[in-house]
Amino acid sequence: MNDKFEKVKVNQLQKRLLNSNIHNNNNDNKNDNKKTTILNANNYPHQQQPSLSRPSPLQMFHKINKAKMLIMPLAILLLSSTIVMAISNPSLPSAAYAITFGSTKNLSNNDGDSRDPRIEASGNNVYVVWNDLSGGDADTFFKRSGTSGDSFQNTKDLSNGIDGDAQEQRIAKEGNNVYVVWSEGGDVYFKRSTNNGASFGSTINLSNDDNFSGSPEIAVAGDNVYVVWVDVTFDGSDQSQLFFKKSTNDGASFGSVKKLDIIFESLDPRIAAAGNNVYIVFVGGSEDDEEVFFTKSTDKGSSFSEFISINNNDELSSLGDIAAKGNNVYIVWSDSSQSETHAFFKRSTDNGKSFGDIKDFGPGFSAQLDTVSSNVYVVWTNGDNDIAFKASKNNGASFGSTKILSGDDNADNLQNPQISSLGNAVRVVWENLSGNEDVFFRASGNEGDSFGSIRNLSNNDAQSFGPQIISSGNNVYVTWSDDTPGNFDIFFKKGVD
Ligand SMILES: [Ca+2]
Ligand SMILES: [Ca+2]
Ligand SMILES: [Ca+2]
Ligand SMILES: [Ca+2]
Repeated sequence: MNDKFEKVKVNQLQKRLLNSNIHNNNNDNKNDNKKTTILNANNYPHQQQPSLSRPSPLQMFHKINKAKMLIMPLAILLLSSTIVMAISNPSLPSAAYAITFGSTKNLSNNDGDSRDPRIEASGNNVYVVWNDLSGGDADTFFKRSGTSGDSFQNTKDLSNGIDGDAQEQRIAKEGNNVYVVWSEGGDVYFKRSTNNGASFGSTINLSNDDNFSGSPEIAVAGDNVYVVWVDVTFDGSDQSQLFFKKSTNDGASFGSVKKLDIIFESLDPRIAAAGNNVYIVFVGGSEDDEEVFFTKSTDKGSSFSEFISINNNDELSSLGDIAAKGNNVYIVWSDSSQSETHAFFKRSTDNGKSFGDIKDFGPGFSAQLDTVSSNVYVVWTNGDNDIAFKASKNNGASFGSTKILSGDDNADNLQNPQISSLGNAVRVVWENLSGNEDVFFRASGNEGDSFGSIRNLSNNDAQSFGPQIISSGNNVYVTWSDDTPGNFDIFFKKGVD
């Protein structure tokens, strides 16, 4: 098992160290991404089974649901007399919560492979950023809608003039500001817009060193913008260390680099900020003693605490997600401390000074979380490769029972769940790597108590993967990579409550 885990880590390092080769093997890159996902969960051998050519049971489920749609008006008439009974029975699906999706938009619409979109929204503005190979090497492309996703303005090449392959794009917003970070050619770059993405200022090279700098993550709290990344030295030690920079003026400029404590092979940081606090989690340690580590700053990133271990075991660990709200910090990860990989949750209610007990969500991985007021929502791929969901309504003190959002079907290979919540709404997307490789959606209008029907958003024969989702007002926006045009393009769909 450790051999496999080491391969994962080697793959992750290679992805960073060899990123200049991406454009030489575009077609392999998608497969590499999938392999990484699969290897992260290598306790599930059936994940690597070839795709089935017959319609998958999930697709059959959808055909049944489509048939149900046709009789919906009649059903509503029949149900109206029993609606009081229906809403008092929590096991019934939320029939009243139906999201209407518009047509699919192709945002990139070019001949080069366009992949790995990230999305943000602010009021009527929608921002999408991705990596695009339509030039000589991969660049960071950006597109903005000022009309709630009904129309998009021209695509901007944010990394025009930077050598190397752009990747690992991340996006954040605060008010009218839009912040984009990415890695390209061994450095981490930052760009901001102060007018909702209409134009961008000059590019800042945050790392600007001879080391290999990658895996940037960004968090914003008021005027402060925080970026953390991994810096790998080339002196033969392959030491990878977390570097951090902060801006106190809305991203206009950044202070000097702060090198966080050294733990051998620090990888995959995640960052969250709330008030004066900045929280960073990452996977670190030696190959045979790998853990999820946590550090916090209570002075807006001027200084950081010593690392503490979140899971305190010597097994492979994989993040996961972090979120902060008020004094609370929530972390989800997976590790192999059990007989197979399990998904775990841990929370702090005192700004990261101390953490409660680990909650074991059972076999699973790729956990993501979101929080609204005192609610905490977690999605993950469970041990049957289905999409599982849990909700807490008391700031993560306890969680309700696990819901299987995707239908409990072992024939499907469901991965990469993403979640976005707003008000009482909880929206989830995932990819099905079996069959036609499509992107699926499911939503709740009542804080995750019940969910509407499963929707296939891509519903095409080509590869559709890597969905991302964001909510704004009554709208929900989903974007993903899709091979329908014959090269990968960035597809987009808008849903309205
Ligand atoms: Ca480039
Ligand atoms: Ca560098
Ligand atoms: Ca598809
Ligand atoms: Ca393309």
